[in-house]
Amino acid sequence: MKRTINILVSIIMVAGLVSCNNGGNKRGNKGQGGLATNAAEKVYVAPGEHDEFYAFVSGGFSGQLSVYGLPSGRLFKVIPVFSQDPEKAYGYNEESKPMLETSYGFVPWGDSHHPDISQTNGELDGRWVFINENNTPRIARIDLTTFETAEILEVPNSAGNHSSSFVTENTEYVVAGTRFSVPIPQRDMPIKDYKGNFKGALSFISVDPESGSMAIKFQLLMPGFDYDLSHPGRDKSHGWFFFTTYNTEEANTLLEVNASQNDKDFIAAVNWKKIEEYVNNGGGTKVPANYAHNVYNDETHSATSTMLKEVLTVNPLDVPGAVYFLPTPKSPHGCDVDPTGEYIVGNGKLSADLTVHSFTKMLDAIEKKKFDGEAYGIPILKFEDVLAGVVKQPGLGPLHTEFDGKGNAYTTFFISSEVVKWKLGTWEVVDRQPVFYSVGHGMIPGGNSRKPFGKYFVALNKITKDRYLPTGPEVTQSAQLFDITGDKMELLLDFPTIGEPHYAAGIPAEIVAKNSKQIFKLSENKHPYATLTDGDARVERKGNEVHIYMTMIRSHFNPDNIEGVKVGDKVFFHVTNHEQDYDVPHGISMIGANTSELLIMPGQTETFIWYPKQPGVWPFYCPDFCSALHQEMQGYVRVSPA
Ligand code: CUK
Ligand code: CUA
Repeated sequence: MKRTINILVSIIMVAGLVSCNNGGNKRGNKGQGGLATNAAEKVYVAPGEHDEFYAFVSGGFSGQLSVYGLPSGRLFKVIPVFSQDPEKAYGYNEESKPMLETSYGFVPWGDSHHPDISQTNGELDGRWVFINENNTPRIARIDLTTFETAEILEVPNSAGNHSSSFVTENTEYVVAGTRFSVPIPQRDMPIKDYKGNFKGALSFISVDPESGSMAIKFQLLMPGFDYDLSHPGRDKSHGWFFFTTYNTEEANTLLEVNASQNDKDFIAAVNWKKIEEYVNNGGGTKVPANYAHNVYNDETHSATSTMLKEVLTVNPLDVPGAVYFLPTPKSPHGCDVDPTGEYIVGNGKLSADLTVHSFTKMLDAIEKKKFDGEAYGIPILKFEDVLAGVVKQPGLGPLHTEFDGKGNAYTTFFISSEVVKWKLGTWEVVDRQPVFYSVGHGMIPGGNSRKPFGKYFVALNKITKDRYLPTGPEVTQSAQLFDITGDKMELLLDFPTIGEPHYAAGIPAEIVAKNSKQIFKLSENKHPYATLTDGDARVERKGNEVHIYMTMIRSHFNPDNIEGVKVGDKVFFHVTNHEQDYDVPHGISMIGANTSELLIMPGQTETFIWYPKQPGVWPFYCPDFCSALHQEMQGYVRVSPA
């Protein structure tokens, strides 16, 4: 019987995809239902005007984080996080290379999915954005005064760091849940012995309230399910964290017949306050682990990488009352908690209904000890006892839900390719709009905080056939903007994104813009190789190393004629930008070098290495058009035979 259901679901899924694609061709670029009549006016931000919101959009397989304005959909910046970026020399120059160190060595790429903005009292405070890396499990913190990656923490014992990086109400923790369960500690064993032997690590990473510095407080070692997504409790449920699971069958191969036999998987409810107390009183077990902690120091303008050697683990059975399972149909993907903290929405991607759990009922059932068995010693609550309501057949393939703070929820449906608006408490569907096509996450600025700004909904889509000019087999990645201020959602805009967009985080621009730094003060530059006065500019030889201490200011390098370099030398360019005006970067690019400093910001020092291969006189120049005499900003290195 279960098998029949699975096959049926497969058929529905295929049918859904086909109809979505055909529909796409038919709809084409003609006028479409739901498009606002004054859409152009609503997204038009006149030249010189500023957008109302920042949107931080996951770079997906680019590994980066991109910054857009809403409602215009204009791209402002791509912040390099997990991947090298030649434009900013991130991961190329000596200052930033340590940011990409891991226990596996230098890993210069990543797959990022979920940005989340720091919060104070459940509201966005605009200090930092956190984002996860799935593949080589890491969490990054981006500083929103500089819009630069300030810190990257590797997550040991994790594999597929997917249910991450979501923050608690006061940014006490950023959470990193593992998608794959694995042997902990890692060891050689038959894959078919997965069941009962693998574990899923849910990592609670504390965040220093002043500096933002991250440290793993504890890892909860859960049964060997797949932990897909998570969401912190809000307000009344603050202190809890909720994780969706799939493959509760613990199948080692996820052909559908294996992994989706259970009619219900679980949402794991974790009382982190309770575990925190247990840990603060000396609970937990320290185990050996190897993981990198990489920190960028704003004063020295350079990063350091430290390898950490142990991590504190907690067995959930050692903290009674800390973890419960809420049965949830059917391979739930997104796990979303409404702004009041009462409703926990499990988006069962193989289900046609949407299941909503009640936090109050959950507490009540726990108090009355109304359990329906256990899984590996963790109590399972009864589905009926924790159910708040069901949104009946709103669409196919629900993935993620956002909230507008006015009692409405917006759920994305991948298979039926639409966004459905429904009412919390009455569970009635009040509106639906097609998206183009097959939406993943949606985003309302502040939509996973206590105080959403329910003006726009951004659909982060998976497929865009025929929405844009063709660009060969690989098609533009895309988001769509909806106005949600009225009863009906209105489509306003399509805009391309960098990499698969997955999730995004939006915030009113005024919260962030006022703290955006304009200049690094040269007088505060503590870089060990900074050249703070022109008199200090020089060339020093140490064995076969040549260190060039260089300054740059409109429109020359000092020194600009460099002699005494030999073939076989290792030449360090330590270059300091002496400008102290906003927005006057310079760069330096050296012929034949495999890296450069294309953009050095005012007040900063950066270092790249050049290996001269042939005798000769070799030019360098500034690649950033910096003044009327930019083209004159150049110099030569004389290279003599070894
Ligand atoms: S996932 Cu991409 S649609 Cu990685 Cu958040 Cu759900
Ligand atoms: Cu400096 Cu161009």
